[in-house]
Amino acid sequence: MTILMYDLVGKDTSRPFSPHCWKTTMALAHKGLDYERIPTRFLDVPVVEDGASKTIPVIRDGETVVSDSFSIALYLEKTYPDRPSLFGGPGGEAMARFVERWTQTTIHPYVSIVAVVDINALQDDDNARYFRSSRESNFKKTLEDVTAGREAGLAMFRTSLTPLRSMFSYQPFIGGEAPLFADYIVFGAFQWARIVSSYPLLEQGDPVFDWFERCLNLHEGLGREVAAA
Ligand SMILES: N[C@@H](CCC(=O)N[C@@H](CS)C(=O)NCC(=O)O)C(=O)O
Repeated sequence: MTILMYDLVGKDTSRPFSPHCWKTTMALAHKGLDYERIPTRFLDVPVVEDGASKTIPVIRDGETVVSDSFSIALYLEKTYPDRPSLFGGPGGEAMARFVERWTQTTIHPYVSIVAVVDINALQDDDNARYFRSSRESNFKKTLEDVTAGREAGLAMFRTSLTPLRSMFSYQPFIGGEAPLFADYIVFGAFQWARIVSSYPLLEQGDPVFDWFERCLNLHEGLGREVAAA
């Protein structure tokens, strides 16, 4: 049965851009499951599956509706144990949570600073109004003032990736010789940046850049189906 996946888009429904939705897309592909992406704008999120969640991704698998990218990965792992594993066992599940928290607290805040103006520009008028007012109330600044800080933060952001960069001298993926959900968590953040903004977060020659390219090649180049901004 085809799994429905509510996927965040702006005006252009062929350019899903959410980091969390990309984690789920990659997890579904990793498991080799049939899925259909349902393009969903910010203002549609509250009515997805009768208000199942305040955020997407949300999936429907038959009678089961699951929200939150990490919970969805755990659900897929439990429901489809004969498909390739997303975690490599309980220890891998626990460590993926660390990777999720690290990504959320280290990479996401800087990508937000880089990209909020670009993300706003991808929305239609109603969604842009919603996005601007919700994000400006979180940041307590205009979107333009938020993004004005991106140059000043770039060197420190790249330095903050040192643990990840250093790990790639031992192994090609966070999961080891092959990717696991932990890779898709970090991938989602860089894919979000790649799709919404042309700002060069990573330099060519950086092992993190090379790993991201390897991730873009996975599952028959799934990540490359959406061109870079
Ligand atoms: N912890 C959630 C976070 C999901 C999330 O924040 N989704 C954003 C899109 S990237 C969303 O749906 N936002 C709705 C809104 O801002 O109104 C997950 O991992 O799925």
